[in-house]
Amino acid sequence: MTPAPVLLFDQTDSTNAEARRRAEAGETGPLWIAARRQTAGRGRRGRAWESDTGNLFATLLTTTRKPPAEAAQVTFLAALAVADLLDRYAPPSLVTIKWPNDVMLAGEKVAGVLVESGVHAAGGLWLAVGIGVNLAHAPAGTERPATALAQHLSADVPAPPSVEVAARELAGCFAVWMERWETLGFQPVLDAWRARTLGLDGPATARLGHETIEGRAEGVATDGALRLRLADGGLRLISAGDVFFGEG
Ligand code: BT5
Repeated sequence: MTPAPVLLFDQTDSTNAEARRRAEAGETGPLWIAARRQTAGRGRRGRAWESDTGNLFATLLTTTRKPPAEAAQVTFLAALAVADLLDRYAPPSLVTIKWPNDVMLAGEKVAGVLVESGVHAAGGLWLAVGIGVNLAHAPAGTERPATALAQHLSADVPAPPSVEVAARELAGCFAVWMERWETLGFQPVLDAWRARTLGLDGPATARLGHETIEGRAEGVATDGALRLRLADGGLRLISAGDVFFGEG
């Protein structure tokens, strides 16, 4: 599958917001919208994404005929694509995924994924698959520690890729997973994702709005939802929320 073209802006509010505006104006993509800087980069649930120059901010605008429940699987493709990109520059053993959408480098967050969607007036579901990767620097003072690719380069790699190169390579890595997903279905994607994801079989705490649920992760269901075993023996399937893995 040919990677979608990349449009690189010097600055925008948020590449996801730009993708949404274009989708609402009828654009279907596929198109990657990237920016060197975002003035209003966003994470999930209204949180902010630190977006200073030097890091990668990119959103794939695309349109699918898949039902919304299946379309949500793109978040897994995005995490795998970022992991493959990082493997080229950092020791692959340091690159892991944290359910559902964080990519970690040496145990600290290096990238996040934010998928938004809506219905085109002419039919079909648009998807905005937003990806932020800390190439050059990591913000200080985040709730959980953050890192950047520049801090963990492989011995033979002198510098992280430029934003242009990283955007192009990310588009290529994503296209590979998109093709597997479209031709083989979700199972092989989920298997590859599971192989890179840590913490799926230990203590975990899920925060869902105001509710906090303690339990033990027991892997993921066939749709990628986290299986959380509760103290009373019950099982909760968590498909969205913040989950902290490990003790405390
Ligand atoms: C995410 O949200 O991890 C999704 C981030 C998606 C960002 C991309 S950039 C391109 C596109 N355009 C956008 O406007 N967004 C997407 P979440 O899981 O909610 O994590 C957000 C939390 O991570 C924040 O509350 C901070 O604690 C922390 N954080 C903020 N900026 C960070 C950074 N650059 N690196 C690591 N952690 C960060």
